[in-house]
Amino acid sequence: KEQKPMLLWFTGLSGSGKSTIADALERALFQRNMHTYLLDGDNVRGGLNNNLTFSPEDRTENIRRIAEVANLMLDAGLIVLASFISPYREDREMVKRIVGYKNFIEVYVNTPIEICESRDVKGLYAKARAGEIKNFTGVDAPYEPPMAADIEIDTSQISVEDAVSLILNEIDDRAK
Ligand code: GGZ
Repeated sequence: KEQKPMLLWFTGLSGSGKSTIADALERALFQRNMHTYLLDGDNVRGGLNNNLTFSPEDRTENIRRIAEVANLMLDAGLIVLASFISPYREDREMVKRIVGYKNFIEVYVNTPIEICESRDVKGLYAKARAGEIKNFTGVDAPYEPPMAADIEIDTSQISVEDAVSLILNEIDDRAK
């Protein structure tokens, strides 16, 4: 059976668990012999977008380029997973427009900021609170939550495995 190209867009705060879920989902899709590509800060902001900052304008440009790259990958028939804070509602709308609305699944990783901050894997919240990093999302830069995400996940309430199951169910529904 042929796979249907889809874009799974993970949005949420730093430390919310977007990439952890996207990684686990990619492994589950691989088990099902699906062809995937995971776009995230590590492989995009380090290369294609290494000239972009975290200003509002540059975040928009970051998301625009990612959407265009994802669109090429959809043309190639891939299941694309994209894990970016993407804090602006308008930018996430732009993504849908670029990929043509179809087979776009928005996953809002809605973990409370207190939890994200307590994890502080990279120590960035501490730096942001200390004023060493400016324009940090959730501290001194905005996050506009989705109003109608396809899936909403609070990683302080459900396990990574359960989150993956929810998303797999949605993918199966869309593939019908
Ligand atoms: C937010 C920042 C910032 C600022 C560096 N604000 O937890 P991380 O480290 O690994 O993920 C965050 C990543 C966010 O990049 P995105 O491309 O997803 O952002 S956006 O969609 O808004 O363009 C964080 C790190 O970069 N980081 N400075 N000021 N996150």
